[in-house]
Amino acid sequence: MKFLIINGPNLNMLGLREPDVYGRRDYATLCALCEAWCAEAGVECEIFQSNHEGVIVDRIQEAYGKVDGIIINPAAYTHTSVAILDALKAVGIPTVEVHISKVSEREEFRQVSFVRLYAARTIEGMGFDGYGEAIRWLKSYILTRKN
Ligand code: CA2
Repeated sequence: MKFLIINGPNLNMLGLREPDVYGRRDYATLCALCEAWCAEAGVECEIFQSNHEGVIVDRIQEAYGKVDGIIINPAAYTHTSVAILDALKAVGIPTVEVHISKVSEREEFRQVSFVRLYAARTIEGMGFDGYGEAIRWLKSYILTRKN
């Protein structure tokens, strides 16, 4: 089983500011944790980060027929991007949306998510651990659907 983990704009800057919201750990640490969680789950993974909406759309399209699951933190594009929602719908790959912070309890504009309209599950407010939960949950979701 292969997962694509996609991180949107500014997540590469984690750890530099707003430690009360996103924690003190940096993006390299998040990637290392995701790799370890995927290895533990016996899932192959590729991690991708971009600050550009169209580049994220291109990467989702490239995943068609090549990956079994997508875990995506679209960051600010969560709240604006119909293009990312449409790309996920177009490829039809099972997807989990992850947010480090509890977006449902933050500013009103962060409570809107276009990606949630497609995602099989949204995980928020668990910090980096939310990605681990997403990896384990998505693996069993895909296996259950196959049987
Ligand atoms: O909670 C999340 O994971 C978010 O997707 C993170 C995004 C934010 O726009 C979403 O509303 C919620 C922000 C990503 C990184 O933001 C930084 C801010 C300051 C310093 C470093 C990164």
